[in-house]
Amino acid sequence: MPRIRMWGRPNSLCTQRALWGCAEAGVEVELTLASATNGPQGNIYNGFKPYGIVDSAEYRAMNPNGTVPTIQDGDFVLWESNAILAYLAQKYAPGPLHDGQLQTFVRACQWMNWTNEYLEPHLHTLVMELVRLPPAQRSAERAEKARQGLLKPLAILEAHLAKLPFVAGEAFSLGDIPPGAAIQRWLLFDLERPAMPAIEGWMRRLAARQGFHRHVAPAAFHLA
Ligand SMILES: N[C@@H](CCC(=O)N[C@@H](CS)C(=O)NCC(=O)O)C(=O)O
Repeated sequence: MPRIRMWGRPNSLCTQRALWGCAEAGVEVELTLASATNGPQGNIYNGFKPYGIVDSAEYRAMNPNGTVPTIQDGDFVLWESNAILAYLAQKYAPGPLHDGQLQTFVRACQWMNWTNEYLEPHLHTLVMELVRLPPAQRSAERAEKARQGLLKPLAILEAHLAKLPFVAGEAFSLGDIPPGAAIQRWLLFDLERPAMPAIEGWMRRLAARQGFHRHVAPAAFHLA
Protein backbone atom coordinates (compact mmCIF):
# COMPACT_ATOMS: atom_id res chain seq x y z
CA MET A 1 0.00 0.00 0.00
CA PRO A 2 1.41 3.45 -0.89
CA ARG A 3 2.10 5.67 2.11
CA ILE A 4 2.25 9.47 2.36
CA ARG A 5 2.78 12.01 5.15
CA MET A 6 0.05 14.52 5.99
CA TRP A 7 -0.14 17.47 8.38
CA GLY A 8 -3.60 18.44 9.54
CA ARG A 9 -6.27 18.07 12.18
CA PRO A 10 -9.33 15.81 12.19
CA ASN A 11 -11.84 18.62 12.80
CA SER A 12 -10.76 20.57 9.72
CA LEU A 13 -12.99 20.08 6.67
CA CYS A 14 -9.95 20.51 4.39
CA THR A 15 -8.01 17.81 6.24
CA GLN A 16 -11.09 15.56 6.12
CA ARG A 17 -11.16 15.92 2.33
CA ALA A 18 -7.55 14.80 2.03
CA LEU A 19 -7.95 11.91 4.49
CA TRP A 20 -11.13 10.69 2.80
CA GLY A 21 -9.40 10.95 -0.61
CA CYS A 22 -6.50 8.83 0.65
CA ALA A 23 -8.92 6.23 2.00
CA GLU A 24 -10.61 6.03 -1.43
CA ALA A 25 -7.28 5.84 -3.25
CA GLY A 26 -5.94 3.12 -0.95
CA VAL A 27 -3.15 5.35 0.33
CA GLU A 28 -1.95 4.95 3.90
CA VAL A 29 -1.43 8.20 5.82
CA GLU A 30 1.05 9.09 8.51
CA LEU A 31 -0.81 12.04 10.06
CA THR A 32 0.99 14.68 12.10
CA LEU A 33 -1.45 16.80 14.08
CA ALA A 34 -0.82 20.44 13.19
CA SER A 35 -2.76 23.69 13.60
CA ALA A 36 -2.45 27.28 14.77
CA THR A 37 -6.03 27.33 16.05
CA ASN A 38 -6.97 23.90 17.40
CA GLY A 39 -5.31 21.52 19.83
CA PRO A 40 -5.93 18.34 21.83
CA GLN A 41 -8.06 20.06 24.51
CA GLY A 42 -9.94 22.47 22.28
CA ASN A 43 -9.35 25.68 20.37
CA ILE A 44 -7.40 28.86 21.05
CA TYR A 45 -10.60 30.94 21.27
CA ASN A 46 -11.31 29.10 24.51
CA GLY A 47 -7.76 29.47 25.78
CA PHE A 48 -6.40 26.05 24.76
CA LYS A 49 -3.00 25.38 23.23
CA PRO A 50 -2.94 24.57 19.49
CA TYR A 51 -1.14 21.56 18.03
CA GLY A 52 1.35 24.05 16.56
CA ILE A 53 3.96 23.06 13.92
CA VAL A 54 2.37 25.25 11.22
CA ASP A 55 4.32 28.34 12.29
CA SER A 56 7.71 26.59 12.23
CA ALA A 57 10.23 27.51 9.52
CA GLU A 58 10.25 23.87 8.34
CA TYR A 59 6.49 23.82 7.85
CA ARG A 60 6.39 27.27 6.20
CA ALA A 61 9.05 26.06 3.76
CA MET A 62 6.58 23.34 2.71
CA ASN A 63 3.44 25.47 2.94
CA PRO A 64 4.00 29.24 3.18
CA ASN A 65 0.35 29.78 4.11
CA GLY A 66 0.73 27.91 7.37
CA THR A 67 -2.59 26.17 6.72
CA VAL A 68 -3.58 22.51 6.81
CA PRO A 69 -3.57 20.08 5.14
CA THR A 70 -0.18 19.61 3.53
CA ILE A 71 0.98 16.28 2.11
CA GLN A 72 4.39 14.86 1.29
CA ASP A 73 4.61 11.94 -1.13
CA GLY A 74 8.28 11.01 -1.46
CA ASP A 75 9.93 14.37 -2.11
CA PHE A 76 6.76 15.91 -3.56
CA VAL A 77 4.99 18.40 -1.28
CA LEU A 78 1.48 19.75 -1.94
CA TRP A 79 -1.05 21.97 -0.17
CA GLU A 80 -4.66 23.05 -1.01
CA SER A 81 -7.03 20.19 -0.31
CA ASN A 82 -8.69 20.21 -3.74
CA ALA A 83 -5.27 20.01 -5.42
CA ILE A 84 -4.42 17.11 -3.09
CA LEU A 85 -7.59 15.30 -4.21
CA ALA A 86 -6.75 15.98 -7.86
CA TYR A 87 -3.24 14.60 -7.29
CA LEU A 88 -4.55 11.44 -5.60
CA ALA A 89 -7.09 10.94 -8.38
CA GLN A 90 -4.53 11.37 -11.16
CA LYS A 91 -1.82 9.35 -9.51
CA TYR A 92 -4.09 6.46 -8.59
CA ALA A 93 -6.66 6.76 -11.44
CA PRO A 94 -8.52 5.12 -12.89
CA GLY A 95 -9.97 4.07 -9.58
CA PRO A 96 -12.59 4.97 -7.03
CA LEU A 97 -11.83 8.70 -7.25
CA HIS A 98 -11.89 9.09 -11.00
CA ASP A 99 -12.92 7.05 -14.05
CA GLY A 100 -10.04 8.28 -16.23
CA GLN A 101 -12.29 10.51 -18.36
CA LEU A 102 -11.27 14.17 -18.70
CA GLN A 103 -14.84 15.40 -18.59
CA THR A 104 -15.63 13.51 -15.38
CA PHE A 105 -12.47 14.91 -13.84
CA VAL A 106 -13.18 18.54 -14.67
CA ARG A 107 -16.86 18.19 -13.71
CA ALA A 108 -15.64 16.96 -10.32
CA CYS A 109 -13.22 19.92 -10.11
CA GLN A 110 -16.11 22.26 -10.87
CA TRP A 111 -18.04 21.06 -7.79
CA MET A 112 -14.91 21.08 -5.63
CA ASN A 113 -14.21 24.72 -6.49
CA TRP A 114 -17.90 25.54 -6.14
CA THR A 115 -17.78 24.19 -2.58
CA ASN A 116 -14.92 26.55 -1.73
CA GLU A 117 -16.67 29.50 -3.31
CA TYR A 118 -20.28 29.08 -2.19
CA LEU A 119 -20.37 26.81 0.88
CA GLU A 120 -17.10 27.24 2.77
CA PRO A 121 -17.30 30.94 3.75
CA HIS A 122 -20.75 30.45 5.31
CA LEU A 123 -19.77 27.19 6.99
CA HIS A 124 -16.71 28.86 8.48
CA THR A 125 -18.91 31.57 9.97
CA LEU A 126 -21.31 28.94 11.33
CA VAL A 127 -18.65 26.78 12.96
CA MET A 128 -17.21 29.86 14.67
CA GLU A 129 -20.57 31.24 15.79
CA LEU A 130 -22.17 27.93 16.83
CA VAL A 131 -19.24 25.86 18.05
CA ARG A 132 -15.83 27.43 18.45
CA LEU A 133 -16.24 30.92 19.91
CA PRO A 134 -16.98 31.26 23.62
CA PRO A 135 -20.74 31.93 24.02
CA ALA A 136 -20.18 35.59 25.02
CA GLN A 137 -18.44 36.32 21.70
CA ARG A 138 -21.04 34.65 19.46
CA SER A 139 -23.45 36.58 17.27
CA ALA A 140 -26.86 35.11 16.43
CA GLU A 141 -27.13 37.70 13.67
CA ARG A 142 -23.90 36.57 11.94
CA ALA A 143 -25.01 32.93 12.26
CA GLU A 144 -28.41 33.67 10.74
CA LYS A 145 -26.84 35.57 7.85
CA ALA A 146 -24.59 32.57 7.12
CA ARG A 147 -27.55 30.15 7.37
CA GLN A 148 -29.46 32.23 4.86
CA GLY A 149 -26.39 32.53 2.62
CA LEU A 150 -26.29 28.75 2.29
CA LEU A 151 -29.86 28.34 1.12
CA LYS A 152 -29.28 29.40 -2.49
CA PRO A 153 -26.21 27.19 -3.14
CA LEU A 154 -27.93 24.30 -1.36
CA ALA A 155 -30.92 24.69 -3.69
CA ILE A 156 -28.51 24.51 -6.65
CA LEU A 157 -26.93 21.31 -5.32
CA GLU A 158 -30.37 19.86 -4.56
CA ALA A 159 -31.54 20.51 -8.15
CA HIS A 160 -28.33 18.95 -9.54
CA LEU A 161 -28.57 15.81 -7.37
CA ALA A 162 -32.23 15.36 -8.28
CA LYS A 163 -30.91 14.48 -11.76
CA LEU A 164 -27.75 12.50 -10.94
CA PRO A 165 -26.70 10.14 -8.12
CA PHE A 166 -23.28 11.82 -7.66
CA VAL A 167 -22.03 15.31 -8.49
CA ALA A 168 -19.96 14.29 -11.54
CA GLY A 169 -22.36 11.67 -12.88
CA GLU A 170 -23.41 8.10 -12.31
CA ALA A 171 -20.47 7.14 -10.10
CA PHE A 172 -18.79 8.48 -6.97
CA SER A 173 -15.74 10.68 -7.71
CA LEU A 174 -13.35 13.08 -6.02
CA GLY A 175 -15.95 15.78 -6.74
CA ASP A 176 -18.26 14.37 -4.08
CA ILE A 177 -15.69 14.74 -1.31
CA PRO A 178 -15.55 18.51 -0.60
CA PRO A 179 -19.32 19.10 -0.81
CA GLY A 180 -20.01 15.82 1.04
CA ALA A 181 -17.85 16.84 4.02
CA ALA A 182 -19.36 20.34 3.97
CA ILE A 183 -22.95 19.05 3.93
CA GLN A 184 -22.23 16.61 6.76
CA ARG A 185 -21.21 19.60 8.91
CA TRP A 186 -24.24 21.60 7.78
CA LEU A 187 -26.63 18.76 8.64
CA LEU A 188 -25.04 18.31 12.07
CA PHE A 189 -25.66 21.99 12.83
CA ASP A 190 -29.33 21.04 12.52
CA LEU A 191 -30.46 24.50 11.47
CA GLU A 192 -33.80 25.37 9.92
CA ARG A 193 -33.75 24.32 6.26
CA PRO A 194 -36.13 23.40 3.47
CA ALA A 195 -36.64 19.73 2.55
CA MET A 196 -33.63 18.47 0.55
CA PRO A 197 -34.49 14.87 -0.41
CA ALA A 198 -31.92 14.60 -3.21
CA ILE A 199 -29.09 15.85 -0.97
CA GLU A 200 -30.20 13.50 1.81
CA GLY A 201 -30.25 10.52 -0.59
CA TRP A 202 -26.76 11.43 -1.85
CA MET A 203 -25.51 11.73 1.76
CA ARG A 204 -26.83 8.22 2.46
CA ARG A 205 -24.81 6.97 -0.54
CA LEU A 206 -21.71 8.78 0.77
CA ALA A 207 -22.25 7.44 4.30
CA ALA A 208 -21.77 3.91 2.95
CA ARG A 209 -18.17 4.75 2.04
CA GLN A 210 -15.50 3.79 4.54
CA GLY A 211 -13.48 7.00 4.10
CA PHE A 212 -16.52 9.11 4.89
CA HIS A 213 -17.46 6.92 7.83
CA ARG A 214 -14.01 7.20 9.34
CA HIS A 215 -12.92 10.76 8.60
CA VAL A 216 -16.10 12.81 8.09
CA ALA A 217 -19.07 11.19 9.83
CA PRO A 218 -18.15 11.64 13.52
CA ALA A 219 -20.04 14.56 15.06
CA ALA A 220 -17.01 15.36 17.24
CA PHE A 221 -15.10 16.37 14.08
CA HIS A 222 -17.66 19.12 13.46
CA LEU A 223 -19.19 20.12 16.76
CA ALA A 224 -16.00 20.48 18.80
N1 LIG B 1 -8.20 26.34 0.63
C1 LIG B 1 -7.33 25.71 1.60
C2 LIG B 1 -7.73 26.19 2.98
C3 LIG B 1 -6.74 25.82 4.03
C4 LIG B 1 -7.23 26.23 5.39
O1 LIG B 1 -7.59 27.39 5.62
N2 LIG B 1 -7.25 25.27 6.29
C5 LIG B 1 -7.75 25.53 7.63
C6 LIG B 1 -8.41 24.29 8.21
S1 LIG B 1 -9.81 23.80 7.21
C7 LIG B 1 -6.60 25.95 8.53
O2 LIG B 1 -5.44 25.76 8.19
N3 LIG B 1 -6.96 26.57 9.67
C8 LIG B 1 -5.98 27.11 10.58
C9 LIG B 1 -5.25 26.10 11.40
O3 LIG B 1 -5.79 25.03 11.74
O4 LIG B 1 -4.12 26.44 11.77
C10 LIG B 1 -7.47 24.17 1.45
O5 LIG B 1 -8.49 23.71 0.94
O6 LIG B 1 -6.54 23.44 1.82
